[in-house]
Amino acid sequence: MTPPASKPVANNLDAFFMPFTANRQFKKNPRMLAKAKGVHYWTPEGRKIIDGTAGLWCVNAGHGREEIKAAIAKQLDEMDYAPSFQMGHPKAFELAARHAALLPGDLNHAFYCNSGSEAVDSALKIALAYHRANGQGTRTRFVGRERGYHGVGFGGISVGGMVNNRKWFGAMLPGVDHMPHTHLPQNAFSKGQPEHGAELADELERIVGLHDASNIAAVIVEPCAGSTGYLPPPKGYLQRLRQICDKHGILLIFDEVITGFGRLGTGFAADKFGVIPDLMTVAKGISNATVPMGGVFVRKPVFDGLMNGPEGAIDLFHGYTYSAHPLACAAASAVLDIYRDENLFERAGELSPYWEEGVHSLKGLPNVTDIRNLGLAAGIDLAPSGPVGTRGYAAFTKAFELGLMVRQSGDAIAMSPPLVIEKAQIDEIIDITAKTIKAVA
Ligand code: PXG
Ligand code: PLP
Repeated sequence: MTPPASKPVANNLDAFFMPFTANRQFKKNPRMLAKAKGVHYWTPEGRKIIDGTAGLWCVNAGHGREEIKAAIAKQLDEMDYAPSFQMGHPKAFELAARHAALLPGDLNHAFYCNSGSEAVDSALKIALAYHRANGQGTRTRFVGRERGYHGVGFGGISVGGMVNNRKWFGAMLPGVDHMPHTHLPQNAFSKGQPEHGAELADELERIVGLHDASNIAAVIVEPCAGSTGYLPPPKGYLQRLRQICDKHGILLIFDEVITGFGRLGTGFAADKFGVIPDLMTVAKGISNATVPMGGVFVRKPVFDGLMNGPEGAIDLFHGYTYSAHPLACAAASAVLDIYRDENLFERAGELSPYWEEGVHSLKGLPNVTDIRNLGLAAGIDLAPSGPVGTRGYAAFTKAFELGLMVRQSGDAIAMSPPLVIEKAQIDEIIDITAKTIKAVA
């Protein structure tokens, strides 16, 4: 048998089964990225692209950070890998203590995994185990929300509400209900949090009325829905969800995979809205996307509730080979230093009025039907030009051609630049977006 070539064969794009991609279309006309630094990517031909999306909402401190690289290299020299099952390594404990100190309220225990999807599955399992350990094993149902994105595990798609991510995959978790999404026409072109829709949280009361609270384990929501095109929560909505959960003993899970680590101008959406969830899922910005990492932050009563068994019994039969991987822990700790030393969360908050003004200046351009923003992120809806996603895809490819990376979700485009972005670079993003919108009219 001929061994595989030792170097990649130029132009052979066939073997890589690309995720969430139109493989055949892409391979006819590929969009390649070969280098990244600061807020820019470069294509293999050397074309410079401004990163309007921090990669996939994850490179919050900008690309190519030397401090993170040095921390990872040092860790690799010291110890490449160590298991975390009945063993430990110092960097995991150190990181968890730092996260606990940073998180609001008593969210002071950290479970680690390798992605947002794993974080969501872990959080759902922690919720179930907690109730069972506390004599409430009938609490097995979950409540998610339409248009929610919670990753791609079976747990995540079950509580998620993106139809394309669900309809192909038949079997899902039984016992899931969905609250309505919060995208209301009367909120179009809201700056920051929209005024209308707090009462949509009362749908949780309806679901409790249907199943009884004694059967419901947890509610999971993104504080700002990201993937679906960026939907900040109506004023008062999250507070109301918290109240209803408290009333009925239902755990509240915030999926902060996108909002966590500074996107809203605070450490977490929980800080921004003054609402502390019982469990919080994170990923992306936790390691600035250098080494894959996710996590679940757990409030003290939930953690304590799982520590009631015999001391020698395993508390949670769940974990990953790479839970608290030493390279990820080293990276995540270096990232925290950067966030602290450069005040990046505050910086995002200070830039957000300028960002808001920039994105809302696109109102009035052809086919723009809504613009939403909060923190350093925004969603822009374009009127469909045919089958769903046609104009959105045209905008995405046009922007790339003009030197800007945006995200497409149906006919919406979403943007979330690195938190190190400069005002002049925001101007550039807005300028290219305007040209793009005109070009796809
Ligand atoms: N929860 C939320 C809220 C997310 O945004 C996940 C879970 C899953 O994380 P992983 O690491 O398993 O991908 C996410 C991820 C987009 C886009 O286009 C968004 C995500 C991932 C890829 C693309 O908006 N969010
Ligand atoms: N901000 C971030 C991102 C941090 O990681 C920390 C601590 O780790 C702090 C703020 C608090 O910094 P200090 O302990 O120096 O007050």
